[in-house]
Amino acid sequence: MATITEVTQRPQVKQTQCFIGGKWLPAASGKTFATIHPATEEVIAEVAEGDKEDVDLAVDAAREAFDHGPWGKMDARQRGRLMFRLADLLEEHADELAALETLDNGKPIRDSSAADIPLVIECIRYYAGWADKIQGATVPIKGDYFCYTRREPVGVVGQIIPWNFPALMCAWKWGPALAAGCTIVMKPAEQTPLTCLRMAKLAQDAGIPDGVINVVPGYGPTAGAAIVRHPGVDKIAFTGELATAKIIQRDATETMKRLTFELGGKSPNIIFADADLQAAVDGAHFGLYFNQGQCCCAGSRVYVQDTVYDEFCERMVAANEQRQVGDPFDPATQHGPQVDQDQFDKIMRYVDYGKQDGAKLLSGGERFGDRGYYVQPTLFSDVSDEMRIAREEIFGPVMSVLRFREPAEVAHRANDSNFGLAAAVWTRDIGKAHRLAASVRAGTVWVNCYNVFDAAAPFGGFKESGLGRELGEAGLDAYTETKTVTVSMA
Ligand code: TXE
Repeated sequence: MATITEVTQRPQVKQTQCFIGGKWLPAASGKTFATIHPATEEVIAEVAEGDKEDVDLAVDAAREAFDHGPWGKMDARQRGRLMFRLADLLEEHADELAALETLDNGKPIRDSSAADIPLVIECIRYYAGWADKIQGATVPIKGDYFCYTRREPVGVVGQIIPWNFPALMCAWKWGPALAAGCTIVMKPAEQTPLTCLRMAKLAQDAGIPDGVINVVPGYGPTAGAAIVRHPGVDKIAFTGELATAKIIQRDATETMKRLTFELGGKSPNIIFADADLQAAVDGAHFGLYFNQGQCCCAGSRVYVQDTVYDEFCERMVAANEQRQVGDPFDPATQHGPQVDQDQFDKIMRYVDYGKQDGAKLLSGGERFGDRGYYVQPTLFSDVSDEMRIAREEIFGPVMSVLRFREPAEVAHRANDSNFGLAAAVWTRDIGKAHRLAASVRAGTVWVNCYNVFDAAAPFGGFKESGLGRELGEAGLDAYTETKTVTVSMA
């Protein structure tokens, strides 16, 4: 494993204030909060700490832009053109955005530049193409009437996002909202506000009118809760923890806001003895350790058929030993720090639970280095279904490997979870793959692959993993209201 070296490519931080109605403003309270580089624990910048007063201003700006401004009523093709321009500007600034993401979140630069930022650009460009293709239908009702539907923007949307893919979550939320003609009040996560603020500046440069996108950095129970409770907000889109979603659901019900949630998971990754074993090892490794395990769809319950179980574990130990942990700005680094001290502590607690509950620690399980929130890639075998490391979301680089014998047994065990975000199956038997894909209760199933994302493919959860879908055409539904118009032809 590499040692941590100095960060050499720090990008300049240009935006740290609230972005409201096209203006960059300090928080009304004058307060700021520090954002930290997770690899060194050093303060990167002080950022405006927005609260209710700032949210009130942001909602007023978004309402004005929606109710009276150009956005909702703008020719849809022109709206699409501005979004294409934003995608082009994001592409021109891709290196800077990737470096900023790595600085703020700690993820390896090879990931932010090869995955996060390209997916951001793709998402905005994909939805730009939808702007002039959102259409209703004619409905054959009884009687002498002409009935048709219109799909209208839902209005002002409050968007609250987490820290694991800060820029990408921003794009997933902005893309469909802008295409549909909604206006936005966004709160980025307090750990990672910088790329969202930078993207807001690029949106302004692209010519997206003032008030269409507003960003209020700050904390959840203050700025976030103010967005959720504001009567001028028509819809909330949230990605984060289930417990937070339940608070939001309760608060948002007061004003009957539309809600979409993308929450956690404990996704099963099922490996049959007839699979290409090395491909399955590589896929399971990527499926769990990518982004330091901080993925809602992380394949954290790895079920391996008994005849290949030991071989799988041996090969996974070897893969973990080869994984380059280190300075996220080093292009060779595959594994960076966790986002903050809280996440580091939570993960180390789960490593202890694994040991206490009787799982066998095959690799990792320790802190890496002596500064930064690094956790070694960790592997537990002999994990059973009732152990905490097999049931609860760890959100870190901790893989639990479970043993199974029969397909029917593994389908049942895979579904024995309150979550239902993603699943994967590895086999050369196409019938078995399709049968399993049909029987697993999850929003996404990957067959002989993992973490394959595309802006066109819907993503979201069954059960407590969420409500509604993001991406694809399905992702637009949450940002439109259907209006039925009935005309008498008598
Ligand atoms: O999440 P929170 P945290 C899971 C993961 C992780 C755990 C805790 O297991 O370990 O959640 O992470 C805002 N009203 N996921 O504490 O609190 C908050 O400011 C309105 C899974 O970071 O849910 C941030 O912007 N907003 C997940 C956002 O909610 C509130 C990604 C997410 O923070 C709020 C992240 C409130 N009362 C964590 N309280 C995934 N599904 O990808 C907080 N927020």
